[in-house]
Amino acid sequence: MNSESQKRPEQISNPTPDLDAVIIGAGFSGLYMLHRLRDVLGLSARVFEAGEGVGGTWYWNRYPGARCDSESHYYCYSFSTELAEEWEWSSRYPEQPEILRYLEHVADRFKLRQDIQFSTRVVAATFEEKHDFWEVATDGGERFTARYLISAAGCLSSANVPDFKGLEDFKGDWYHTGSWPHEGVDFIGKRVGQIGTGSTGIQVAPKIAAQAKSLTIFQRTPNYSIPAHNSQYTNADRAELEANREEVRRRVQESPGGFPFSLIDRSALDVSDAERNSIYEESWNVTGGFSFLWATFNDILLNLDANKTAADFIRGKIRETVKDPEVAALLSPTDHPYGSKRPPIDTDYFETYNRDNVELVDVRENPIVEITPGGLRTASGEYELDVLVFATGFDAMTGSLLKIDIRGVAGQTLAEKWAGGPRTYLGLQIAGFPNLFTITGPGSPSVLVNMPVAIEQHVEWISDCIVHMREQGHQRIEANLDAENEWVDHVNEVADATLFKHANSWYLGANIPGKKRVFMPYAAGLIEYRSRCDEVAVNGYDGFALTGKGR
Ligand code: NA7
Repeated sequence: MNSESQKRPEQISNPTPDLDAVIIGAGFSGLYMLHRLRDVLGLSARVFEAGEGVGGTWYWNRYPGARCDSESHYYCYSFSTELAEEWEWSSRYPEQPEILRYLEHVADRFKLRQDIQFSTRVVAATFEEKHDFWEVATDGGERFTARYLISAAGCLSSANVPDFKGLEDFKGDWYHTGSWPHEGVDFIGKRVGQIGTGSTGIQVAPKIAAQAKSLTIFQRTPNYSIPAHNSQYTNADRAELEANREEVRRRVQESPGGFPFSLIDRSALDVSDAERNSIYEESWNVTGGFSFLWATFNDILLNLDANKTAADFIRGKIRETVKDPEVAALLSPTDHPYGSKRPPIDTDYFETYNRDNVELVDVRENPIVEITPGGLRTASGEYELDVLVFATGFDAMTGSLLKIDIRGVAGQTLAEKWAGGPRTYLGLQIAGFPNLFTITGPGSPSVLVNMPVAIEQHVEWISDCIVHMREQGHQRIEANLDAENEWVDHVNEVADATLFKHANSWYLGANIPGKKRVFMPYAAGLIEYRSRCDEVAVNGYDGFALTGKGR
């Protein structure tokens, strides 16, 4: 660490920072960013990671049933052919422990751990305008200076535990799915209450129900969910995936969602009812997963009438699956279009409600009043519970960054800057916060697309930008306010042309009381986004001010 008193006078006027880059987080983003900066660019970088190990999302979300909703052979890195060749996935949608093993393997293979400081949170970061670097403070009281501060803190890593009255007096155990105990939870013989029916709640409920004495699910908003059709890969499957790897990679790169699906340029309204139904049936019964949204029709997210055909189909399937018609009706979403909230996929979710030990409670009709020492009380009655599971999501996209006291030019805090909602240029930089890059930041497509593809594009864009700065002798890059304003307007215009704003989703911050309602992701897809980012770079980092002398 540099201390001003130990330096020569010329160093004090233009001191060298301790590190070229500090990276926050050791998940998919942080690991690749470190590899890229250190091993490709030859820079000094250190990752600070709050967990005791690598993995990010896949380190924290250890709840039973946690698995990826994208298929394994394209929910992974593509930057290293050797890595792809040596790793074998066990199944179509791998479970959390397997994805964590993959990321641990990546950390070992590229010898990343030596530059990761575990069990350490970044608590504050201040931009030193005089020197064009960041001073970063950790919860252990250490301070480091770095030319670049790169957030790889993730979009869904700040757990949301709603502020229910009485939780502190609950006599049983309670858990948030996003910070699940490493030793697991034994539900046998327990009366379990689960709050939340998003992607997580939909994955965890069948697993809890299979163990617990009883499971009471408190649902605020019913959700459309599509069967995942998970399966173990056979040797023949693996051989086929291996043979098609380059083709899959090409298709992923050429797809707006970062998925290798064949996109069909057809409206749901341009086919007969019988044809439409047979396309949906095929997707529901055979293909499953995100293909229902991405590879059936091209206007499900754009046109309410087209969307209604998909929503009606799913509601029909819920009625077919769930034996009790009243429960089926409660489970059928009617207040938002399909896909306007992050669409879950499942294994036996709706079937779970046919079990004798599972009860559904509609907390929109009967709001949760309080947690009691012995359970939970809604407006209509009390439920005795031994365990409470919060599958209540995250303060998405902004929560992790805003937990850090980040101060940019003239001491402005990020919290002040984002008081009216997050504002970025390309989701990569924030005017007033030079040399800070946000991997998968608000204003980028990340959460709407296959995440590792979005991450690789961001990491590579950031490292190319740093190479450019070093070649040109710049030490400071800052998004222009005009460029940022135009980008925020553009993100909104694109969202307005979709159905995304028709739901109270975490995309809009609507799940966090008091959070400004702003649509955060960029909905034009990866192809459009990548081409805009590339154009900015080709035009000499248009919209950014590159200044300062040094490397
Ligand atoms: P989500 O998708 O935000 O789901 C959270 C669920 O918790 C959802 O059903 C919420 O109802 C419910 N919730 C949140 N707060 C409350 C309160 N106060 N009372 C009752 N119910 C509540 O989080 P997930 O973890 O499932 O998924 C997050 C992402 O991880 C997912 O999108 C994937 O990208 C992976 P609501 O719908 O807001 O009415």
